[in-house]
Amino acid sequence: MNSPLQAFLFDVDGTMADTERDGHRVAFNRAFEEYGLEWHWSVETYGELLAVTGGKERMKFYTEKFLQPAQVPDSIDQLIPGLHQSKTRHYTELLSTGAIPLRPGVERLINEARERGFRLAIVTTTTPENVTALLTHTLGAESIDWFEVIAAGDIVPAKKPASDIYDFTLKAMKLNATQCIAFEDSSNGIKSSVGANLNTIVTINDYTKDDDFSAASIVLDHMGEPDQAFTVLSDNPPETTFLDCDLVEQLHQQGQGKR
Ligand code: XBP
Ligand code: MG
Repeated sequence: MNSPLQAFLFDVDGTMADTERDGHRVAFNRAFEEYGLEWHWSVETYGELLAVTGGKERMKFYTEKFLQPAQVPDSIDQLIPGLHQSKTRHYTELLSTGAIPLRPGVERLINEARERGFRLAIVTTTTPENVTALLTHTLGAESIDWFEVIAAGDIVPAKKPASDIYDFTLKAMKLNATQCIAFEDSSNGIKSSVGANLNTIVTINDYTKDDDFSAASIVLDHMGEPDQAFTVLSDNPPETTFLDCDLVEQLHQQGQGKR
C-alpha cells in the first residue's frame, strides 16, 4: 500500500547551500593558521578530502593520508577537538557576513512545504552550531523552529555514509522511510539516505557532479525557480522546470515499492 508523503528531510552542506569550497574549506584553513600549522587545503585537495565526512574525521584523514609523519604534531589526537572548535568559530563568523546564500529553489520549496503542512527535518554531519548559523543568516532565526528535528554532528556514532543519522531522524519523528523523502548532494549523502530506505532527490554541485547517483529518484543541477529552470541529469525528465511540492510528491509516489 502506498504511504502518503509526510516529511522532507534536508541535508545541509552542498544541498541547502554551497558551503564546502568557500565556507568550510576557508574556515579549516583559518583554524590551521590560528594554530600555527603550515597546512593549507586548496580547492582541489579539499575535493579529495570530502571523501570523509565530518570535520574532525576529515582532519585526521588528512594527517594520515596527505602528510609525512614529520609534518604531524605528536599531540594531534588531543589537538583535533580544539582545532575543530576554532574551525567552527571561523565558519560561523563567515556565515554571519551573509557570504553563503541558499541554493536556488531551497527557500521557495521550504516555504511551500510549510504552507502545505509537510513536516521538516535537517539531517547533517556538520555541527548544530553551523546549522543554526546558516539558518539564522539565510532564512532568519525563527526558521530554526520550522524543523521538527535537527539531527547534526556527533549525535550518532557513525556519520554519513552510514545510515545512522537518517535512522535517528525517522525514529525521532516516529515516521517510516516510506513516509519521507530526502534531499542530498553527494555520494556519501545518498548512501546514508538510501541506507535508511529513503527515496532521495539529488542536487549536484561542483564537488559531487561525478558521484554515483544511480539510486536517486531524480538528479538535478539545482532545485530551480520559476524563472530559472533546472537541468535534469537523470532519465525520464518531468514536464516541469523547477522542483515544487507536486513534483516532490510525484517522485515520492514513483519511488514507492522501489525500496
Ligand atoms: C558535510 C560534511 C561536513 C562539513 C564539515 O556532509 O562533510 O563534514 O564538511 O562539517 P553532509 P564539520 O553534507 O553529507 O552532511 O566540520 O562541522 O564536521
Ligand atoms: Mg551534503
